[in-house]
Amino acid sequence: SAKLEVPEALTFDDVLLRPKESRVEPDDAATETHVSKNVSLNVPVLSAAMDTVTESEMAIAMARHGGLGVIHRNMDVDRMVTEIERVKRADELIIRDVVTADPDQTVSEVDAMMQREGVSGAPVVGDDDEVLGIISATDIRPYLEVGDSDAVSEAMTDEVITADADVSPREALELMYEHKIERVPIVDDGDRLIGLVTMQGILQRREFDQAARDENGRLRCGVAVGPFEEDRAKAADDAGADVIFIDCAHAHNLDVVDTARDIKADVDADVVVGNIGTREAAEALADFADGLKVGIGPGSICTTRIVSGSGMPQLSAVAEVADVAAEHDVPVIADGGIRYSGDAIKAIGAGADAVMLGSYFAGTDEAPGRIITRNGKKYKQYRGMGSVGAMKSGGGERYLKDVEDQDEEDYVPEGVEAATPYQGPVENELHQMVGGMQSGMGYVGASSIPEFKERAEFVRVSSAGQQENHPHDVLITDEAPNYSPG
Ligand code: RVP
Repeated sequence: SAKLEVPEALTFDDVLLRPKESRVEPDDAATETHVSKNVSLNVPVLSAAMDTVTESEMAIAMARHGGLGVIHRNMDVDRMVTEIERVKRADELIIRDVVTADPDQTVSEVDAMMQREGVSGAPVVGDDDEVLGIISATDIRPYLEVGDSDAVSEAMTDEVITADADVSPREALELMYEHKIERVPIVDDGDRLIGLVTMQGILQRREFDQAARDENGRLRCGVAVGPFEEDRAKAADDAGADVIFIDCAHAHNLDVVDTARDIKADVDADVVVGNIGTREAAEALADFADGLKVGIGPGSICTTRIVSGSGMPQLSAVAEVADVAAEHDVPVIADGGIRYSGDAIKAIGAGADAVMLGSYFAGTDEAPGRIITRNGKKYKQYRGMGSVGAMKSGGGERYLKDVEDQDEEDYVPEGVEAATPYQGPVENELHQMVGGMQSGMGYVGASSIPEFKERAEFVRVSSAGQQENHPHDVLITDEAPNYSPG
């Protein structure tokens, strides 16, 4: 019957990138990309919006190293706002929570305070936060030697060099150099203190030269909202999220398409909509979405395909969506099923602009899951957002399931609760991921992501070929940092 004359769809293991003539050294392959229309990244990797993967700690680490963390939505709106603010403040040029001194304090009191707070200087402020002076450990030392009782107002420097809030790192450094100072208070029109820029802070920021930053120099932050959570989206936007991800297991649901469109009209942040897996879904969304996220069932903890019998092998899904997205200039994110760097670069070869990873990062220090020990080996908890555990804490809506008034036994989950080997800092994992992707760019002879997308061609692999791909006929004696047999 025609019903079963069906097209074939492929996934990562079905293909390999065809090696091509190249002069590109992997280290020179540029990984800059777009995750959404207005947000570009130096590293094409996102951490998944899952409650065992991304909260502020992961999002800060991802953004510092050039990627993007997407904070999950299994938390109330207030907590989400705090998590976003933590990311936005992490590497801010201007410190907003400034330790200040009072002109009437004694130098020994201020000395004790600075030690307690771990700072080596403090602006001295009067009523209404007016900046009266600045005092540092060096100012205090001679006073402490001579006697204890002197007031801060005696010891402080009262000709303070200040700047206003739109000072650039370069300008702040120039001020510091010219006046031989290490900190510049930031003041408003009325000379009231609103923040502080420190030399140490500027130098620290330089360490992360790949970091994903917004136009004010703050780290970028993504956040997931449920398909019908317009209020949460608004709150995320107000808190400064750069990209809002409408997080749904089936975003081709027309009610989801409609609300996504409304949310897009209501916020300043970019809006990425997903997940989808077909060209028709891409057509329904591409005229308003700032990005499309692809993945129906490929996730390591996902049982959607088994439970519902539906899904799309991931590489074909990415390629279909990417064809439509390219016509609208909308970036595409491949989400789920990526185990190795080779999978990630294949996803980009099929047309994605960036990849999203769950299990790959779930074992790292920055992921929120708890550490479990089995037979002397360490693991971290990792669970699907459609698992019973995650739905109990509020994740059901992603699966368009209203579980609020249901008993646990009535849940129909689409994910499992699991564990993944403990990995250490996420920085190392990300380094292996990106290095492997650059290696793939080298084999194809592409020096940038757009060029790679153009040049990439695939060959089909048989099951014998798949066996040949992995290490075979040997006993692996030492663990490689970027390979473990599936
Ligand atoms: P993986 O990287 O293969 O672990 O997949 C992570 C992705 O799986 C997530 O970004 C999300 O799209 C999807 N997911 C999350 N929860 C579930 C589920 O419970 N089925 N699936």
